[in-house]
Formats: sequence, C-alpha cells, structure tokens
Amino acid sequence: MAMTIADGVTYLPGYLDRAAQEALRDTLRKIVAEAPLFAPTMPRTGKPFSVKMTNCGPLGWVSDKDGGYRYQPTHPVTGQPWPAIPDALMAAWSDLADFDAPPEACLINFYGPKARMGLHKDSDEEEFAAPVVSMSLGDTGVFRVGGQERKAPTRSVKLSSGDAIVLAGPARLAYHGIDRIVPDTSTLLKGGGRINLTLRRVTEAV
Ligand code: MD3
Ligand code: FE
Repeated sequence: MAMTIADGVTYLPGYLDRAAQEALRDTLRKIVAEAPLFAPTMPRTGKPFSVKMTNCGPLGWVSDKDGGYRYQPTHPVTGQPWPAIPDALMAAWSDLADFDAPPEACLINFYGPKARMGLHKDSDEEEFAAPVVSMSLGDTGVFRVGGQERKAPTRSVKLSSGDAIVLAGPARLAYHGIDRIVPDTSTLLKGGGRINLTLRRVTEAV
C-alpha cells in the first residue's frame, strides 16, 4: 500500500517481502566484495562520514577532502568500474519511478548502530525531473524530511527493512536525513546495521 506522506513523497512500507530482501542482501554481498565499502570524507575538512558507502551502476557518488562531492565511473579505492545495478533494483525503478530513462547510480549506504546522516539536499545530479527511489534493508532508520528550505517544518518516518520511498517533484530537492538507527529491529543483516539503496538519474535524460 502506497501512502503519500508529503507533496512528492510516496512511502511504500513492505515493498520487498522477506524473500526479496534476502535475495537482495545476498546480491549486495557480492557487490561489496567487488566494490568494498569506503569512508567518504567531507569537502575541505576531510572529516569522515559516519556512514560507509559504495555504489553500483555506470556512475557512483563519492566525496573526499580535495575533490568534494561528485559522481564518477570508478571506485575511489580500487579504481575499478562500479558493478552493475542488480535486476531487482532495475525492476523497482521501472515499477516506481515513472521516468523513461534508466537510473545511472545506485548509492549503497551502510549504517552501523551509531551512524547518522545530517539534514541535506541531494543536488549533485543534473537531472531533477527524475525521482530518487530508496530501499531500506536491516535495522529501522528514523528518516526526516522537510521542505526545500532548511527552516521548513520536517516530519519523520521510520524506514524498516523492505520499505521503499520515492522522492519526486517538489520533494526531489527537499532537505532530508537519518536521525538514528533503531538497534535490533531486524534479523536480515547478521551483525545488525542498516543498508539504504538510492537509485538516481545523474545526467540529463534526452
Ligand atoms: C529526499 N540517504 O543517500 S534515503 C542519501 O536512508 C540519503 O540513507 C538516506 O539521504 C538514507 O543521500 C535517505 C531517502 C531519500 C533519498 C534521496 C532523497 C530521500 C530523499 C532525495 C531528495 C529528497
Ligand atoms: Fe540524501
């Protein structure tokens, strides 16, 4: 059941059933073996993010002290091209995005129990007509979404394992973040933690 929780924000709790979550988890293990999690760092300060990341798809999002936030075709540590986006995620994009061109990047965020992501906008892409499609696996994350200005009111939604959320239209440039992870809320990932996958169109679709 899809619920509109704000203008442009569609929340689909339980979009992936347990078997689909397990299959995606197993596929992600192979992706991480090929494209290991890395610790992005903040532009200018070099302070590490608490979230570890990797990507799949033709482009991946990276950040470091000197280069800043950007998309690039290769892993920042191995120098290898990113692995392909799994079929199950391409199918989810077709089902949910209502956008003709395929996604180019799938950012894979891994949250340990103490990781968080401060309120920010995703604006490193060139195509804002495309939505962002997000899938959550593992422990629940407390997601906060506001408006296009930082001072706008926010609302919070718990994203549990298997939930999808689609950010389109006015929500595409909304401030959002993850306040905290709720420990021991899922048995999907041995050792706990949370994985979030975001499918994005980066370049302008013609
Ligand atoms: C709202 N990830 O990777 S996913 C990110 O759960 C990011 O890891 C969070 O914010 C996470 O940039 C939130 C949901 C999400 C993703 C992209 C958005 C919400 C968004 C883009 C625009 C507005
Ligand atoms: Fe974001």
